[in-house]
Amino acid sequence: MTTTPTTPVPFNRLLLTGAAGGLGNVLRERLRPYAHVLRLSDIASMAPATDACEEVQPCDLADKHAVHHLVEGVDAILHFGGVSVERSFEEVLGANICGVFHLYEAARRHGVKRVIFASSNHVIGFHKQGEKLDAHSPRRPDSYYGLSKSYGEDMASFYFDRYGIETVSIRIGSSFPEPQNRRMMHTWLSFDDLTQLLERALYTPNVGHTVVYGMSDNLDTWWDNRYAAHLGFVPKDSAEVFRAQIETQPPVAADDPAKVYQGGAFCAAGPFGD
Ligand code: NAI
Ligand code: 15L
Repeated sequence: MTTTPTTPVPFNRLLLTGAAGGLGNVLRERLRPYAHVLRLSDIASMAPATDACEEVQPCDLADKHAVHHLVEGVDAILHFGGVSVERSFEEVLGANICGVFHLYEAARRHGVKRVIFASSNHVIGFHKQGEKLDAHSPRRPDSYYGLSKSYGEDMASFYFDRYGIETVSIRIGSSFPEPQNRRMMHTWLSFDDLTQLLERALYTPNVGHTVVYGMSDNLDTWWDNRYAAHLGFVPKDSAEVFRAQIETQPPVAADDPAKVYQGGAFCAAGPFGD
């Protein structure tokens, strides 16, 4: 009988972009078991390195030269940095579209073989709530932000086909301490389940370019992870424990985008710059 170790062998150095953000702050602690050194990067300021197991390296993802320097010496990248909500195309362009190109180009030059890309449910946000989607379903981006994540997934696919760099693109639903509204009863991803998914994404061999929906074991899900079964991701949490609390919120009108579309309010953002 074989036994599976509970904590896999740490990487020498992992890079986390977006380290000053909401999820970055959570992952700063949770990724420690997976690397001898965690390189933390963001355009925003963050707490200095606490010990020799951390390196803090500020970087604007829109700056190609800086990103190339950032990626030097790392074994794998968790790419969480960038604009994380709907903004004007110009704001999204530098951080997310140029940024993801700079990151993959730097990975190629420095021989990095594995990227975990924080994609988003907003890649498929214009599908109606209740529709069942899998990784092969047509994308229906709901925003410039969602378009940038869709572009990031295509970038991942291209860099695997052309250069053999493997990526797990995680279409994160809603990763917060708790679901915040009725829609998130379907889309919520707990921090524990996110951590498990990142571990699987880092250590599963031969992922090619895998697309996986990042969601907990919620009662009524819209997403089917059959094409990511090889990751062995088995979420343990469920939004259900928050149902009574969420249902004290006022009901949402039937024609409100928050109730109609999987991407919710993102589907009604903009236009910008008129
Ligand atoms: P966040 O907005 O709190 O963190 C993003 C970080 O990226 C920020 O600290 C920001 O300063 C940094 N950033 C922005 N522009 C940058 C640039 N030009 N150069 C370098 N860094 C830059 O977002 P959050 O919630 O922590 O999300 C992290 C990632 O996960 C994002 O890529 C987001 O799109 C993705 N995601 C998050 C979801 C969630 O529910 N929290 C859902 C779906 C996707
Ligand atoms: C996202 O992609 C955002 O980054 C996050 O802030 C949430 O809005 C999440 O999607 C969501 O759809 O709930």
